[in-house]
Amino acid sequence: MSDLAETDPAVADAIAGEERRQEENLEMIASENHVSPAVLEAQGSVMTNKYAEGYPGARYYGGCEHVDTVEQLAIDRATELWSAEHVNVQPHSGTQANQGVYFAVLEPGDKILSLDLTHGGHLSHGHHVNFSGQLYEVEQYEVDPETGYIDYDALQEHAEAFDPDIIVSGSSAYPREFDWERVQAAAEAVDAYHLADIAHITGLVAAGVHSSPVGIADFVTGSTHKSIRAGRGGIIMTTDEHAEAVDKAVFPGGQGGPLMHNIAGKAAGFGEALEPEFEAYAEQVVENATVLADVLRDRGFSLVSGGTDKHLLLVDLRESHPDLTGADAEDALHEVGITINKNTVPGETRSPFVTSGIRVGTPALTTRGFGAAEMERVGTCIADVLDAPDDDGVREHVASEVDDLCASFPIYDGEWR
Ligand code: DSN
Repeated sequence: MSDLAETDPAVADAIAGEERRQEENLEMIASENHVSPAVLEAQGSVMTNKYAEGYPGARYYGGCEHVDTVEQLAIDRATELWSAEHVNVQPHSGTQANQGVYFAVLEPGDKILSLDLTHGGHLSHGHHVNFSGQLYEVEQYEVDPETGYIDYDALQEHAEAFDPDIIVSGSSAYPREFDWERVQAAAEAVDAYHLADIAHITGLVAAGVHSSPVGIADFVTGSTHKSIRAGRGGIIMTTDEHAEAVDKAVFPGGQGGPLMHNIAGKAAGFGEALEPEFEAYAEQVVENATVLADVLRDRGFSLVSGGTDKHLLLVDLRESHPDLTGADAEDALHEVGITINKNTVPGETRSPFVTSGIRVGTPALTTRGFGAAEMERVGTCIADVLDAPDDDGVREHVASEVDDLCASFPIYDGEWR
């Protein structure tokens, strides 16, 4: 029995329950993944005990020799993975990474132009409930209502009319590749900075299966636990020109002590992503999403933009299932062991708690070992449930399919304890 199970069974039971939930359900939230036992070990290590304000070689505390080593490893590996000039691995999350960039180059009241949340953007891109929408003046661009693709001509015109200080590209629910060069051209035309947020696609970019904004945009931010499958948190990549401003904006500007256990997890996960197998993984993530898109489209579901270039699909239920909300779909799939999230869609009329769409992603199932054949089964399961959410026979059949798939592709198999 572990120490925690003896001393605090309430917490230990919750952790064991979460492990069981992950093993026994199909995790299809596009931003989630299953990190390796090595990354879990690094994150659960004594690095959590250490304060290390500052950066490797220049800390405000003694005893930093080992955390210096691990942070430098994370920096060096990230530099190699994304070919960045300068990397800061301390942001506690993707939102804190974006905050670091804003604090580095914007003053309160400065202008941000970014993708609207219901068109695939993110809260930290200037939504009014987030600090970014409260500190800065924000206008937003959208996808073309006909095609579901970003209209770059409209974006450029919007930039010329609004004259932003920074343009944010990148998304959390846009299924197509961003054209970084087009956004950069719009930014240059109005003398604005360009922040490319690759939170969801860090792994796809590192593996070369999605184009990279590094070397194009002034700043690139990301999450480190999504498709890159490393320790939890955020990262900022920039040029030498902005390195000092970014580092100061992260610490002491926006954060206190770095989370050294997470940085150790980032180093470990980045090391794994440098192995040749990672490229095959990232390719499979995209192939799996394409297979899933084909199955759902064949079953009559409408996908925003018609499909996907990456790891996620955004299903717009309004046409095919007008009475089924995203919330109902999320609940119905949860009942049978498939975990997805309700999501707003372009032109959304329902509340974010209800929504007209669902977002479905493949990074976690691909980590389990799922390939095209399994994704066809998963797509059929999703379509069967959404076509008949109250049918007990369908639910029973799909639940047993999920059990079979989970049993055939264990994640940890007790390996990380
Ligand atoms: N929560 C993440 C997502 O699901 O996209 C973004 O922060």
